[in-house]
Amino acid sequence: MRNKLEEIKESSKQVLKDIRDKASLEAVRVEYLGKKGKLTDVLRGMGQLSAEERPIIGQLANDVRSFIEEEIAKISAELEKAEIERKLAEETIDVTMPGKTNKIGGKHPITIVLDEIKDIFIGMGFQITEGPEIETDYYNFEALNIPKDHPARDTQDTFYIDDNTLLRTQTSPCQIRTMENMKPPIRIIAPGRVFRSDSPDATHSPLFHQVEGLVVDKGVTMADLKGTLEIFCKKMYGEDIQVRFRPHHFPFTEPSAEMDISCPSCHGKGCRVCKGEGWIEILGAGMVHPKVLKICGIDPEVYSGFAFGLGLERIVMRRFDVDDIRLFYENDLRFLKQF
Ligand code: 2NL
Repeated sequence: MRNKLEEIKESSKQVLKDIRDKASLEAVRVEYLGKKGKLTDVLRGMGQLSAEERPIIGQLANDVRSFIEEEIAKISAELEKAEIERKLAEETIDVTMPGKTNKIGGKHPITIVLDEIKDIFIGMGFQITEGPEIETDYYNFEALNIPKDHPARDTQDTFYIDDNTLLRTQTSPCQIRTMENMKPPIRIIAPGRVFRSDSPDATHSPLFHQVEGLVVDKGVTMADLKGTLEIFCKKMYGEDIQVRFRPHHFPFTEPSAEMDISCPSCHGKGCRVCKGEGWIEILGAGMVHPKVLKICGIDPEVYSGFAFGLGLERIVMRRFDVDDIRLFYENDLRFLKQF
């Protein structure tokens, strides 16, 4: 038995030498120390030993068990350590690697110019208002003194949803709602999308953007209109810009005018940008029609106001030399990245 125990000790040494993973280590433990293992096998024969031999062999068997247990514990610790080191090596962060960058978006050219316009008017004490893009006939036409037979009502120009519901063709409905809800003094601009049933080409789009403005107070005159819009143009295009007003007609203003600025490209000499005119049309404006004030519950005997409207796209196209309005809505990154 003594020999058998020595043999077990020696063979366990040999086997443990080649162990490289925890599963095989456990298999070896079961093989040697388990209930049906090699050591237990030998100990079963203890009954045949004499009383003197029994404690000696028992002691030896215990020593062999302890030896194997210690060896297994040692190897287990080594494997554990190797595993941790392997994981750490795997998770090492190379701080010299270039970071992953997110592509940064930019403002749409229309937003760039709209933000400038808003800033200028906010600086003059205006508030920004917004309203629904789907409107009623009343807010888009009726309240603006646009009679039933006016060409602007023609289905050619307006997208109708039903007899009474449509996509707004201007942002004026927004101003009508403000006048209904707010007591003068009123100083607002209403930017937003508007819709007209045009076939798209280089200068027309069924969706485009407008900025309208409205001032209502006691004693507002045409001089306020001219002064405000001249300051706006000088802030927008530079102090050396000239402005002029030409008589015009809108159903919702009386009197009405269109405003031109001297061509910022040629300073009025005539060039490609102004088509040789020296002047560029910028906006339409006028004194709010007394009928419109009255419809909104504002007494035209007490209050007066001026209003204006401009098409954003045309201004943006000139600013950035864009020759096709459709480029604004296609979201082609090659176009958008240039701003
Ligand atoms: C243009 C002309 C204009 C207005 C818009 C307006 C709004 C109300 C009352 C009176 Cl609530 N007027 N808006 C006035 C004059 C001109 O726009 O050519 N836009 C592109």
